[in-house]
Amino acid sequence: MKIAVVGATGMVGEVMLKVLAERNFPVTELIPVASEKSVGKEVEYMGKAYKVVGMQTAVDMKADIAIFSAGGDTSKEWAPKFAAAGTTVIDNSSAWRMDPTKKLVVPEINASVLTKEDKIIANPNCSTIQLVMTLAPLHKKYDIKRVIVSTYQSITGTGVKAVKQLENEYAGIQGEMAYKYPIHRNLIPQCDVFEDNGYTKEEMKLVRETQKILDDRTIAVTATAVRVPVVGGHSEAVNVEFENDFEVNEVRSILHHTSGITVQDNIDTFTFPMPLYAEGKNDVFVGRIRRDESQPNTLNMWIVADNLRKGAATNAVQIAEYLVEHKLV
Ligand code: 2RA
Repeated sequence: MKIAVVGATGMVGEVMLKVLAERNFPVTELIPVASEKSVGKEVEYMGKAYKVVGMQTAVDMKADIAIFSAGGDTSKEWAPKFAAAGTTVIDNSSAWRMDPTKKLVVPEINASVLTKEDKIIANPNCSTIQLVMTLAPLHKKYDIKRVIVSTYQSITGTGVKAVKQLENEYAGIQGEMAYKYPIHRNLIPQCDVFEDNGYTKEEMKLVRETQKILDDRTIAVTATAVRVPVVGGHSEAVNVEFENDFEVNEVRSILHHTSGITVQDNIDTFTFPMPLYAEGKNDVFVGRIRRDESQPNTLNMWIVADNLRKGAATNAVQIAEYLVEHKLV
């Protein structure tokens, strides 16, 4: 497979190359792509150096699959050009996610919606992926009525600039700010810009993308997304009300038997998911599974995942694997 990685020099792009190599994806030719300022730089893949090329050069090279992680504007402009050249695009930005003609895919949940005709496929937002990975099997069993989610999002979701800001603040250096406020010894209840309804784009992604992926607009979702001075991954406190009652042990068993989920849930041994231990791993980790005693048919749980992996690169590579396995490219 001729694979283009668009945004190859960014944080997600670098993880993308690692995941492709780790999973022995059948790459016959790698095309690292980035903006003009990075053209000519080299990236390493499987011990070999590859020169970064520009967008139009990459389009003309007619890759089989192009995995984008280069921001919404770049995706909006260039994904159709790659698709017109016959390349199947898997896009990590929010550009195409809510487009009714585009599929929004978490392979363990809804890869079966994909067809040969899908030339631009949207990768969901990181905080949505880890949420729906956990909700999907429970929805099937107990029928979800409402979800309340509070996120504690890693600064790596913002990018290198935010990681640098935290390092500077830690060292007492006044450097470039990725956020309006300090993030060291602080939490910022704003991820992305505010919409007219008083929620941030990040919070509305959790609402809209969850309903699209689970294919059920009757599911009520409300979210609060918070930025925290953590690098290993995103954490989420989730409260789920079902139409039907459940047994907590059965919930644990369902999640334990769901591909891509690791249950870490034993308060006697202080076992629960934490970003420090989720970093670098591809699973979604679930713990603190307990009944909400304040109302019937309602569950609380704690979900953690590496936002650069299952939240972005790994999910995208899994979509690519599905396309190859089912001869859709
Ligand atoms: C964030 N999910 O964490 C967004 C984009 N990666 O900022």
